[in-house]
Amino acid sequence: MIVTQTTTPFTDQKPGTSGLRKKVRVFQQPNYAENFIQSVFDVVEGKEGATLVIGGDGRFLNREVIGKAIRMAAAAGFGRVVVGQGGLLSTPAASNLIRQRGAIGGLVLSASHNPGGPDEDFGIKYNIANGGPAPEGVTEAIFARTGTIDRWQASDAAVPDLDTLGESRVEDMVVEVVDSVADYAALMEQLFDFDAIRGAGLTMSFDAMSAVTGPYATEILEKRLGFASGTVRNGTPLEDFGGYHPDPNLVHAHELYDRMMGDDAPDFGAASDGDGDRNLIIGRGRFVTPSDSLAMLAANAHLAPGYASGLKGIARSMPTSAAADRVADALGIPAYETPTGWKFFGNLLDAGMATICGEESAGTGSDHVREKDGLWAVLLWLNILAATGKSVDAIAREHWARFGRNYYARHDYEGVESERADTLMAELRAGLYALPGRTVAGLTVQAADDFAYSDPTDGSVSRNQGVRILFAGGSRVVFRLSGTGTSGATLRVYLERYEPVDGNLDRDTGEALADIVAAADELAGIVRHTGRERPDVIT
Ligand code: VG1
Ligand code: CO
Repeated sequence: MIVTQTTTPFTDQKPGTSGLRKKVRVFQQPNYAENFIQSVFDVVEGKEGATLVIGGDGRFLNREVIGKAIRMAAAAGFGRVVVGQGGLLSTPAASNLIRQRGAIGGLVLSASHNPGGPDEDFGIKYNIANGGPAPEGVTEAIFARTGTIDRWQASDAAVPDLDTLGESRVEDMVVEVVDSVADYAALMEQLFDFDAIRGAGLTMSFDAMSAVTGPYATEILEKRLGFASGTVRNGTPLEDFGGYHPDPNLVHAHELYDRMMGDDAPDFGAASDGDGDRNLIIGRGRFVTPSDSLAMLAANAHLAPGYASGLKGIARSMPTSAAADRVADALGIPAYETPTGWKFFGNLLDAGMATICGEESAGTGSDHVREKDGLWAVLLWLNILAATGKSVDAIAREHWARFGRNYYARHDYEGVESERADTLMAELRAGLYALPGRTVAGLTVQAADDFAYSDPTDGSVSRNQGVRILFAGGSRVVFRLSGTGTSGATLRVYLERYEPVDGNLDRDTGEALADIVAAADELAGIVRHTGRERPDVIT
């Protein structure tokens, strides 16, 4: 039976960079998850009889909310729900299933790289029929609906067993529990030369960070590619990720980093995040920044079967370094600069304007799905290593010798009082007009603006996407506030220096960026506004 429950709106259900993310306790309030899910369903047109994909990263609350979503989907008139076994789907696997099954969309339950557990974070994101995160027009409509909602509906039937593969029914709706890994692994076999990787004799270490990628990495790396058992570490998804942040960066994946810098390091090291869409790449003795990884993957992608015919274009988010632009230039293909967040790449990929996309936050992907894809990046790197017989370090050095090097780092100031962070950004924005021509910490400001993006496919405009200050010579600093946090504000400061081919390509990154760090503080008054002498996280 379909039951109708009256409710009242919550005022804080505005989706951020990547869906609605809140503390678990917030989601546990009566009606909170239901209000948001019903608002999504109310906005989706044509759901009658349609297919909906549901899956999550396995964090605390995953199963409970999947159960609610299934019973509500039955009430909303969907014809079929496809759900990953045990409620698990990595974000790229969910994107793939939406596309393969011709679904109208999907619910991806994740707070990605944020920690999990009863006192930590949870999230719900809606993806559209192309498999990608809902664009701003849709998230705005969902948010508007959360402000007026007065009822939600659900079947009162029992939720089917999510651990057993196969079909059952809730009301008239079919619930199909599918293998979480199979379709995704098959797609990877189409894109990459598994025989060549298997035959290359490479060794590797993969840290799944006790998150959703474990089963995918074990199946693909150990079973199909024949890497030694034990290659995948922390491969069992845990509701609280073992108490750690499943964020693949040098701070939270430092064990992997130490291993890769050690004497008995394997050839290749990688890690992924809570929901499997991010990647960290470290070769023996060589960390590759995500911005560099994007550029190097784009420059060598033609070595993998799935990209043998070349790339149509490369897209990167604005704070991502310009390294990829130089590759696009050399390949004679367009380069696009979008706001932060994968939702801005969807239109470019759908229109066939870009093939590879990436973000400085360890996200890389291609037109094979409409999300960033951690294991995809790992496999493309492995395919390139196998095809060239070169080390990661050699590929990086040769790349810089050809294109020059974009020294790059991001400084995060976490848990800053929202008001203070807002004041910092407001002052910065107000002073932008006066910056060009000024010299700060020995650097001359060439241009300064607040990034606005105009989507070339549909003309939609997104403003206030981050303050960027360009210095003479190609260095720059970018300031923006995070849109994925769940308490206080996180100030992100992105620092970049371009060193041309004939410059010093072998500097220490911290030292290469020191003057830009000083300029950033002088320009934004970071210490003055936040009271922090140094960032919490440097990636
Ligand atoms: C961060 C990253 C952004 C990424 C987003 C979602 O957003 O900077 O590049 O797309 O997380 O990634 P923000 O607004 O906090 O800077 V995931 O892997 O958390 O879904
Ligand atoms: Co993620």
